[in-house]
Amino acid sequence: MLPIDDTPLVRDGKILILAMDHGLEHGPVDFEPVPETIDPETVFEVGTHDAVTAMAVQKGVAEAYYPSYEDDVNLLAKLNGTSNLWRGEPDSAVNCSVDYAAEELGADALGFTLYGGSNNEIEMAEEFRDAQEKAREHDLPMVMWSYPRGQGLRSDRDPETIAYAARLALELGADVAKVKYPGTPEAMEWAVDAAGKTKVVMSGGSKSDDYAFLKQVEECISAGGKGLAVGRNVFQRDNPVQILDALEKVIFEEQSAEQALDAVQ
Ligand code: FBP
Repeated sequence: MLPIDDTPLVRDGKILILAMDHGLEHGPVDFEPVPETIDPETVFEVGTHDAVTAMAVQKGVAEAYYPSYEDDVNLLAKLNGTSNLWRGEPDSAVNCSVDYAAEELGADALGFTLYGGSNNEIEMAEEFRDAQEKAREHDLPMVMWSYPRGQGLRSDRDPETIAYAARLALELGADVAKVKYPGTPEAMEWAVDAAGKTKVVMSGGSKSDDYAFLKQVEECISAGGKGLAVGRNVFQRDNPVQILDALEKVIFEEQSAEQALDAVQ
């Protein structure tokens, strides 16, 4: 396992990834709530907030926009991804090689989605093996978007499934496991225990109200989670800076959701 505490991805043992791969994964519809976010520069500006330890984007966005932000933003290059136009069993195309991410894009960290439980799990795990071993050559932390889904899976976020997702990340050699929030602090604790030395961060999910969202993040941190990888709950807000101010307090200062909200409002 790579010691990642001294890498740009981690600050004081914690992680806050701002994800902006939604144009590929969900389509431009995710930018509709705040129409100017269709311009990646708008979201990169948000990513310059001190609380953000890295921004997760796909290769094309990194090539086109990251050169203007490399002094102010750490880059997490997402290696695979699939559009929402794909209607088959969950799968994710490898769109970027590790060498390209490290040498051409200037990535500080890498991201890879694994859909455990999909008919395509075997191929995806083999692709992850190649990427993870290559990442080691470049000393780059590997974040696994560990999202069980596909044929036969009854729930993609019940406690057993999320603990399994977290464990998959450890077993396959990820440094960080990004999992959906399983609903309770106890279930999150199970996932954290299952992940062992792999750090667990929760996925932001669709936009919810300030308190509900911050409360989940608070529960994640108190359960031993190391932070958050979030997209819509930041860039779909009219005031993304304010929610990042609050997230900084909850994640890095371990304040409660109430304290953080009081401080920023
Ligand atoms: P959100 O915080 O908006 O959920 O973003 C996190 C993320 O993992 C993105 O990287 C990705 O585009 C999206 O969620 C995928 O969501 P899903 O696969 O659940 O539709």
